[in-house]
Amino acid sequence: MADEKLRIVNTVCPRNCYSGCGMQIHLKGDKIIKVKGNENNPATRGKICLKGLSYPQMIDHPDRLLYPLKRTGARGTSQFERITWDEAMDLVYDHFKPMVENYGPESILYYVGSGNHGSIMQQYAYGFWYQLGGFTGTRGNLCDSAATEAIRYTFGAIKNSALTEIEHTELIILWGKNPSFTNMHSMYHIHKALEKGAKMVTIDPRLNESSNRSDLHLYPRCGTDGLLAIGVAKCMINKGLVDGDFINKHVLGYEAYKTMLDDYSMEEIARLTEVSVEAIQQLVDMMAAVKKFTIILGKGYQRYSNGGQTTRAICALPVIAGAIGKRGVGLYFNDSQRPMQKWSYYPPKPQHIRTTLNMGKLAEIDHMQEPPIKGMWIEAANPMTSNPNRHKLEKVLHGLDYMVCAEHFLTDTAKMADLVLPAAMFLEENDIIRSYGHSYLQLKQKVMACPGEVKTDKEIYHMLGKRFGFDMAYLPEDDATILRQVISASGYATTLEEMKETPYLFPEYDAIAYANKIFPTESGKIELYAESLQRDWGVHPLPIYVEPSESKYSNPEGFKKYPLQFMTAHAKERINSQFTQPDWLSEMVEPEMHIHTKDALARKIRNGDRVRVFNQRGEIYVKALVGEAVQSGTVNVFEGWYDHTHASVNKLTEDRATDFGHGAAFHNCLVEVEKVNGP
Ligand SMILES: Nc1nc2c(c(=O)[nH]1)N[C@H]1C(S)=C(S)[C@@H](COP(=O)(O)OP(=O)(O)OC[C@H]3O[C@@H](n4cnc5c(=O)[nH]c(N)nc54)[C@H](O)[C@@H]3O)O[C@H]1N2
Ligand SMILES: Nc1nc2c(c(=O)[nH]1)N[C@H]1C(S)=C(S)[C@@H](COP(=O)(O)OP(=O)(O)OC[C@H]3O[C@@H](n4cnc5c(=O)[nH]c(N)nc54)[C@H](O)[C@@H]3O)O[C@H]1N2
Ligand SMILES: [Mo]
Repeated sequence: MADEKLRIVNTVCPRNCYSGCGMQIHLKGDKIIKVKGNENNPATRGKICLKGLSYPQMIDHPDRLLYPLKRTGARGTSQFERITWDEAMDLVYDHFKPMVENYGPESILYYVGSGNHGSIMQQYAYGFWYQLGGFTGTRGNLCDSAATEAIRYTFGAIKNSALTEIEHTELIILWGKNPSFTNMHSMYHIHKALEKGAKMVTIDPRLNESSNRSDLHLYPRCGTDGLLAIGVAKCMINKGLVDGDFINKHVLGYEAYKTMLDDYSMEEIARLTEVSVEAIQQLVDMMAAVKKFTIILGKGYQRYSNGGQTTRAICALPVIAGAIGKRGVGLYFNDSQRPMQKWSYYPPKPQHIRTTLNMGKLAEIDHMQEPPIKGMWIEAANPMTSNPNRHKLEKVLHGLDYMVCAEHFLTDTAKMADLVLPAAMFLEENDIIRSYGHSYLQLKQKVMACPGEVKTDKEIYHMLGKRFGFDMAYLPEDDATILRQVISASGYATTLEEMKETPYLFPEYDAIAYANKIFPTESGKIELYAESLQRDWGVHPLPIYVEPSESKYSNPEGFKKYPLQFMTAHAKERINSQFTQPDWLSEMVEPEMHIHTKDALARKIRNGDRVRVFNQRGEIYVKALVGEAVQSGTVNVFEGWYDHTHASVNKLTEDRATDFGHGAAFHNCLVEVEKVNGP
């Protein structure tokens, strides 16, 4: 080993995260010596998080799946036996083929989650599914589809300015986002702005981990941010913080919007949001005191039944102030300024593709008819942990005839499968990664061979295509050929060789989003009044406020029994349910719940007590952290815990869709908490 040559390979982390960090892997033979950030990515600047540093522990973890497994005991009891890949392919064929013949291809649900943000190799799946004749897929997502759709209907596109532009602002409004956990590279630019004298306001029912340098913190009642934004807009207009010229040229529906604002009194807004009129006024005074303000939007505020309209209401604020398309102002959400990627290997698209199932309402496969869902293929997803209403989902999954899961570990979901296929991890495959916190495209280079009998998802589909006798031209084996073809077909002005060294930013990238004032909505203007929204989604064309479901006002009966609002923010040491294995990370934390001193006292709960958090859907057990870290009436447990920790938060959440965008309203959830002694 000592005389083995050191190899250094550039690659990129493919997790579902804003960052998409450029990485450098140092190896001797197939052994990783060091993992570090790659300075060639201007957005991530050579900095990676503790999760990235822990990859070697994930890759070599003793729990890693190394062989195909076939279920031998009752579903969900973790009884499996090792089988060969040939046997595994026969099992898929023997179960899926009759389903297609007897019920049609839509009787199989192809469920693909966000576990791997590779943009190319996942397309490979369709070479198989299209040739199968179709499938049932999902629509919307668990993540941000309410906000994404809202922004699209408002501005016509999803654009951010470059992160470096944050440094030019004078006021940062951090709204329902916790970047020190979820998007640490943006914190660098936030801090630079603060060092230059910018002020910061945080809007979050929690004293979140990014807010300690805030000059003002507003704690809205959960899910009332849309109403809060209406209050802010009223005060802005009162104070003359309006750019008439910008509105005339670029905004549709300002007059109707202004009239709508009159429907809400400041007193009512303060009562319902639980943010005082003075605090709202203070925010607007800060906006008026500076010329440039920037709103940095996360996703926490839109995980509610009104998440779409809430996003539209917040978007209206920079719009009426004309704070769009200029240096130091604007709205950050997701950056997806890049041309469409063109994949050249699609077989003809079959008729039988059904996508009427919301990803966040997976248990509804139970109701699907003509044909019913009989089989399920799951890849890069852990719905038993990450999807809402776990108990309901579990029951439905028990009813499936056959379930296949391609995974790295025996997750809560893989445990439910009939067949578990060991899938490659990121250093074991090639791909191109698009993140949503910056617009650089990066090459994920294969760095090492798969351990055991592990296969990439692409290889799995290749074997499967062969077993089904499909045309293999749609499932080419050579990665380099595929990558070159996609780069050239998509019109990227780069080459595979160049991408090995440098991330690619397409030449038309706007460092200042909307500097050209082109808004590709139906009217060509920013739509405060969006008729198309009413037409397509049946919701009000203006960003009106609708009380979130399962709150003290919308469900007073439920509130009597379960008087605490349950939030489930994203954790520092995980990406959703990933990274639970490495010791470096798992030793850092245990399941905890923040509860306000007042609410704890009323329940005789002391700091460090073990508590049961429960409602009509389920229960979890966590350690109470008593203090002022959350607003009274609200508790928070970070999401992503596996069931064996007793803290699988989605046992409590309802599978409810957002107002539009087919998003998941995880945070509309009432619970009660009591002190316990076990388990
Ligand atoms: N370390 C880490 N990084 C991640 C992830 C991870 O799991 N871990 N996940 C990635 C993914 S998939 C996503 S979608 C993003 C999520 O990135 P973020 O949006 O930053 O994360 P969240 O924790 O969902 O929500 C942010 C904040 O919203 C607050 N919030 C909850 N309800 C409300 C409300 O009603 N109003 C307001 N104003 N705030 C509210 C929460 O308290 C939380 O602090 O992060 C990505 N990056
Ligand atoms: N209560 C609550 N629940 C939430 C949220 C919340 O805020 N609150 N946030 C939601 C959000 S924003 C999101 S994005 C979803 C995420 O939910 P999911 O998309 O289901 O993501 P994960 O839970 O990370 O599970 C991904 C799984 O994919 C596996 N995997 C990773 N890479 C690969 C690969 O290359 N191939 C294969 N076959 N498998 C792979 C991992 O091992 C992991 O088990 O969770 C949501 N769940
Ligand atoms: Mo997400």
